[in-house]
Amino acid sequence: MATDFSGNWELERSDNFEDYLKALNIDFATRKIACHLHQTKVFIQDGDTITIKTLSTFRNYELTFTVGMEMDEHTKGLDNRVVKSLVTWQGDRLVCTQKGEKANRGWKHWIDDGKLYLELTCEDKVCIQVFKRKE
Ligand code: YOG
Repeated sequence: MATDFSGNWELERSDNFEDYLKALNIDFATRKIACHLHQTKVFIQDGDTITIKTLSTFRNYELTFTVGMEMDEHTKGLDNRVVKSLVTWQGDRLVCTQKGEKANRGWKHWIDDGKLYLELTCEDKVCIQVFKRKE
């Protein structure tokens, strides 16, 4: 059975987030703000149709997709690019490839020991974020 990510999660720690932002050409001032943000992830999961909300006091981002169906994703308010995104299950992990201007771009989500993990990749940069469940 697929992993159930449903619920609210708050960011506990980030490794290498700034290098990931640099790889996306995010400017200095925005990087400084982004690196200090308290991020919350909200997962709404209905079978293979999933909504992920990334919330913060600075900006919000929302993505709805069906696993296995490629879509156009506009990363509005983030790096403002358009990519072809495809999310698939790789075992217990939810894996997204974002084909476009930036090579080797994508993300992976999984749960380990009750924590939500997010690996964000762009070119040769890999950021890991860890979230804990919000009561
Ligand atoms: O999530 O791809 O969960 O969509 C951070 C990457 C910072 C804005 C969020 C706003 C942002 C400036 C990952 C942060 C990189 C930085 C709160 C979003 C670009 C610009 C929105 C993401 C996936 C996986 C689902």
